[in-house]
Amino acid sequence: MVRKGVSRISISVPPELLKEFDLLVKEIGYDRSKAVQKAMRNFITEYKFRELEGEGVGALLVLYDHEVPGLDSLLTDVQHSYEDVITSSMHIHLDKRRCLEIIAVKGELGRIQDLAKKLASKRGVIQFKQAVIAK
Ligand code: NI
Repeated sequence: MVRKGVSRISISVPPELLKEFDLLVKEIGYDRSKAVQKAMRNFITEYKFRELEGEGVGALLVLYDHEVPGLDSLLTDVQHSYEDVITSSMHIHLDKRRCLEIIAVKGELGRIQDLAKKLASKRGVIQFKQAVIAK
């Protein structure tokens, strides 16, 4: 049955992620659909800033699994290609497995967006966040 204005989807997620998600959703008083819709909107907003023009300044946060072979050097290689917009970076060893890289950026928004896409899409990146504002 097709309901007008609503699409039903089926997605695959790791069980522990779903458990954590459901607990939080319950705590906030949302239902699962509403929470996924909000997450989708945030995702769209976050990635839509590629359309912005001009200069920006901010930070990129990359949480990743450093036990994924080659990922450390891959992320470093990407950053070397964007030295024109990276002002500095900080590496934090969170635990045996996870590392957090905080990358300060300043410059052309298009370039920052390219950099963000390249970092976020690598296999082994657990979470990616960007906080970039117009300069
Ligand atoms: Ni580390």
